[in-house]
Amino acid sequence: MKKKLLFLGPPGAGKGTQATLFCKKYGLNHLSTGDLLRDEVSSGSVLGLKAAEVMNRGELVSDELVLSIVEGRLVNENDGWLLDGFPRNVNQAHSLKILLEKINQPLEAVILIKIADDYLIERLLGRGRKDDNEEVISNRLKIYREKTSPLIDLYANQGILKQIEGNADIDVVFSSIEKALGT
Ligand code: B4P
Repeated sequence: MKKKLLFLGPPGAGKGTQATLFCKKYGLNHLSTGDLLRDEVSSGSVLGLKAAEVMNRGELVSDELVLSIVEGRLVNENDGWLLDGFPRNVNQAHSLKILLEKINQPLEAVILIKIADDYLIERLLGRGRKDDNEEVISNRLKIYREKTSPLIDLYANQGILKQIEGNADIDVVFSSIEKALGT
């Protein structure tokens, strides 16, 4: 089974939901940069306070901060891992490539969870996190299109991208992911 994975998709596609289920079932280390950043915010650190301002606007926090968070957690991770919400731009993808080469753990598959904007907005408004209001959601979608969506071609060109339909029940999406990964 592939054990070095990345879940990609727009905000609210269900990356976090599916990654949590998948890691529980298959015993992978779940690395969610969104969750790790929210932990940093809750800790009340200076970095956390800075990150909170950016996240509440729906923008991406600095690559430097995100990279430092990921790097510390990927080193010595031999049991397999699932990246959720990282990388989110070409620069982060480039840094990830260098990091994975350094630790000799190449990315094996990328799951793209596809879903139309209308469903995303409805879901995120329903979730009701601090950064889930209409204005911030539309900014997050804009940033996804501009900064994150170029990663789709990047991983497709490497031959490791698998596309999944995200507009279905949670267990149906989960089965599609398992099928795509051949688990
Ligand atoms: P994230 O925490 O990554 O969150 P997200 O993209 O908004 O949501 P996700 O796709 O995980 O959806 P979820 O499963 O929760 O990012 C938040 C912020 O952190 C970013 O805006 C940015 O500021 C910052 N950040 C994170 N990573 C960064 C990085 N690498 N660089 C810079 N900044 C970064 O699902 C959403 C809702 O839908 C839930 O309520 C869920 O219950 C529901 N749902 C899920 N699947 C469903 C289904 N199949 N049917 C119906 N509802 C479903």
